[in-house]
Amino acid sequence: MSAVCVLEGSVKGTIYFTATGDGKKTKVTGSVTGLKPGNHGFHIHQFGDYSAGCVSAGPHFNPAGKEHGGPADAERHAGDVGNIVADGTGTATIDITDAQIPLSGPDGIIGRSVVVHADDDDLGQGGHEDSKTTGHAGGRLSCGVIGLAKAK
Ligand SMILES: [Cu+2]
Ligand SMILES: [Zn+2]
Repeated sequence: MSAVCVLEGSVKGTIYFTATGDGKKTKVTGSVTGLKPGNHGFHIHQFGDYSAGCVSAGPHFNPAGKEHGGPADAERHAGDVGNIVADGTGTATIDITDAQIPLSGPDGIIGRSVVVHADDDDLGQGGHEDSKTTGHAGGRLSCGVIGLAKAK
């Protein structure tokens, strides 16, 4: 089973989600262009809703009711897959495998959103007012819904 997210606008890209063999982990691959060089928070947000722009995608996907963290932390939102890193040309290449973002089941991510942020996600460690909710990652540069991919 696989899914795909197309980000459009000045920050754009195509991101693929593939369930690994046992279905417990999801591999995330692809690239995003049009970024300023450096780290950019990259999350799964709760809703696939852009009726008022990316803000309608809601908060980080958090079915377990935890605080914001990094992908390797026990205390994290399911949607906290960390940062993507843009190179000097503004391109971030994504290759992430994560166990908390299944494609299917009660906590599945299909129909939810990818959001790429303006700034570095501090993974909950920055001491800012919003470090434990959003990682102080700044504005939402681009968002796209995670949809079921056509079989190849
Ligand atoms: Cu986010
Ligand atoms: Zn989070």
